[in-house]
Amino acid sequence: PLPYPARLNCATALLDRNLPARAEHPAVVTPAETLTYTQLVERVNRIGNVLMNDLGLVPGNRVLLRSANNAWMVAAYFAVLKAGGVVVATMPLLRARELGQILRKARVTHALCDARLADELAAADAPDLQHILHWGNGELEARCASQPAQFQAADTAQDDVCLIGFTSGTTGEPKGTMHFHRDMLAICDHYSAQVLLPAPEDRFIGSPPLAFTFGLGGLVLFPFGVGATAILLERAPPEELAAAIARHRATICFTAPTAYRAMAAKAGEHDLSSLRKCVSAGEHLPKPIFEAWQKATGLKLMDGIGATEMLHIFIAAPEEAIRPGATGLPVPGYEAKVVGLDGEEVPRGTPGRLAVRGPTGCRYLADPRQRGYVQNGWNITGDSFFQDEDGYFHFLTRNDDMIVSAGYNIAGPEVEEALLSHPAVREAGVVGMPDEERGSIVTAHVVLHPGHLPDDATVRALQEHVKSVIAPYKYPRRVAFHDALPRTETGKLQRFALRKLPLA
Ligand code: 3SK
Repeated sequence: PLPYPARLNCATALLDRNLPARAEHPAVVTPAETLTYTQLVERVNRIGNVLMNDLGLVPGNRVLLRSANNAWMVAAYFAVLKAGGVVVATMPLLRARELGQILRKARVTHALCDARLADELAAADAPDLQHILHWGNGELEARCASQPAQFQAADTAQDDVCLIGFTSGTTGEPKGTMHFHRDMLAICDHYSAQVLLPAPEDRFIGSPPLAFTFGLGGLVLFPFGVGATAILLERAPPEELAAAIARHRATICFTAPTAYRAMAAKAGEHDLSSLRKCVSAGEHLPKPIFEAWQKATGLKLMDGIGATEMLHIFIAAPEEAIRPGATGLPVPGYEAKVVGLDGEEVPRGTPGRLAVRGPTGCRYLADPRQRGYVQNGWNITGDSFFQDEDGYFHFLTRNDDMIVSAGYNIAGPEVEEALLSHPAVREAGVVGMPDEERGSIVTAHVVLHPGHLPDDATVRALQEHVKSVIAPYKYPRRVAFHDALPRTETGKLQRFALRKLPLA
């Protein structure tokens, strides 16, 4: 692990460090405002004073942040960190029930919230929550105006918890993962500094919410780590993301494979030539998307796998070492291996569960599942991988995505990839559905590109196509067409929701 000082506050180490060298450089650009590093630090300091002087925050208090990606969210995030509080960031679309679960589990005492998202928070059942302040309606703004623009950072230790990241929960109960002040620096010093290699003049853009640590790192910590610019969009569906890349001449993009696919399909409509690095994560990157993006922009997508548990990406490949179809190699500083059911490493080429350890993971907040997910310091992920002879890790499936049909093990994502390589298919989600004869039947839910008909002829064409690109027994015996597929806010397919979609 990299040596960090025993007393460390990550807000100072990542943000204030840009003063004075980058004082007048834009730190955050949004459709509503641009803040230089000086202006951002001042806003952070004023919010820090509001938290301590008006709301009685003491180091260790847990503070819920609820907002889309904007400059107030970033300032509130760093104010909590600087004051020694613990950020509990939540996806903007969460409802009162889900918010209540998180607020109770993390024993949240304070909340800072975009006024447009106030209602669900007000309705959440949260006995420990004592103070809620809103911005966007003048409330926090007015309090900030009467506070000084200087604020003394809390004297935190490098291993004080500063963030509880909740997994987005494609199923069941959310898990809270705890991260230290040093972890926020470690992802900058490992993935960003050794794989991504950004420069101070870069302009970062992307779609993941800051509440998802993929977005936090890619859109805020990595740019601040080198004094670069974060371009934040409150809404970033692919069409708007592509337009914003062109408008802001963005150079580094962080988003999910499906967004790259959609942008590639309409690449002629926006000038994407400013981009120099594009990171794809949050979901497996199918090879056809890698190829489509390369054809559209000339750029190789930088695939990566991360986890909220590990804070950010831990397997990836530097640009010169990218192998299409493979996720990559462990990020320097991390170790990864493929293990069998007994927890022992399996020989190269053998499928098994991906295990990882490194400087940033993994401690769950009061969760008995820690014993299952963390063994001997290794985080046992929910993904099946194999490692090839050259050490590259290849994604196979989420462990719970394996379809067992007539005795065959069929990985849903593999069938999805085959479907996505057909020109009519825009999105595909493949799950097993109960079947008397075969135990489970491969069922594809498909969104077609405009101009293709959702009829029997298309079903047959897709089935024949899948049979022609992967083992024929894997072809989807059922195909259903939809306008959109259910996804989490971070863009992951919700497989449990796919299983509930109509089949007709
Ligand atoms: O791959 C992911 O899902 C992920 C999760 C958290 C942080 C970063 C990433 C890429």
